[in-house]
Amino acid sequence: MAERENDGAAAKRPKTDAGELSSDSPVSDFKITRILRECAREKNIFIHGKVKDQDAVVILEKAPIRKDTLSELLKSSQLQLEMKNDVYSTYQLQAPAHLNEIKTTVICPATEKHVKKYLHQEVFLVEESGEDYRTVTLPYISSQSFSVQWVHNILEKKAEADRIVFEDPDPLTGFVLLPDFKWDKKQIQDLYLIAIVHRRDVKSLRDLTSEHLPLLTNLRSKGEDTIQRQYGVPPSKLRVYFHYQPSYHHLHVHFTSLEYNAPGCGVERAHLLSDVIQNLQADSSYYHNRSLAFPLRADDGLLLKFKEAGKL
Ligand code: G7M
Repeated sequence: MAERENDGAAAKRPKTDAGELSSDSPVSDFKITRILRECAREKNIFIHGKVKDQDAVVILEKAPIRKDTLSELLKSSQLQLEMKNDVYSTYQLQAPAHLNEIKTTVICPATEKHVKKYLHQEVFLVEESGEDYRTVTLPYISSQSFSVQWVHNILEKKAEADRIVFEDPDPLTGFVLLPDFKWDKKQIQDLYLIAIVHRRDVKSLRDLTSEHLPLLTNLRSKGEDTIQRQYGVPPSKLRVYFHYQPSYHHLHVHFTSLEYNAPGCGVERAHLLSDVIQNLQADSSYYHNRSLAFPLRADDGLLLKFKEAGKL
């Protein structure tokens, strides 16, 4: 099979109902249990509740104001005066519905782990040696980690097939590139794509050795080329990195706009792909042996394991 790039020829791909108005809204039946987290600055709220009898998490986030719809927004909205004083006045602008969207993510049924993931919690930095990984972390993530069914669905074209931007089908060095579900694709400022590798035997950064260099260099060059061509964003405007620890243990790489302060892009969690490549070129066992620091939330079972092992 040859590499392919999504050219918008939707007819060739499985039909999904993306883009259509949802007639069966999972949020109209949603019964709120509690607010897990909210942020006025980021204009989002994370809610735990029930849809029918199932636990669900709903994330609501106001979409950024788009430059390309500014004139329409100013022309077609109604203004309600709040106050006027000298040269200063403030208004409530009532925009037409299609210019006033709220990005909505629904996780249903949600596990306790999903609920915990979004609950605001105190965090602690853990320093994990290669030995700690093998004796503490690996046994824990093997028994506890999030299901990667959604990843397999993408690789097998059972979900999000029409969102794939690029695919290299090679079983060893290939990957699928598609928008992360945090990105609504409406504006480039918060561009966010993920590249998911076809190989299923690499859980995270920890498993990488120089054997994986062809995969990593292929992923970097084809991922960057595709993003430059499809979105006009050059490599110098991209932050390309792994999370350690990731939430999902199937190797994937984050491609975000450098201007976007993406959640999890701080030094305690993100590892630049270019650094990873250079470290592996210098030492094939780099990520097997060295200590890696990462944040864990107070209620994370892995934190408890580190405490029990006397590592914290
Ligand atoms: O922390 P970690 O490196 O495991 O990040 C996983 C990334 O996958 C996050 O940026 C999520 O927003 C993204 N993601 C998670 N899920 C469940 C999905 C999904 O179903 N589809 C897509 N496109 N991205 C997802």
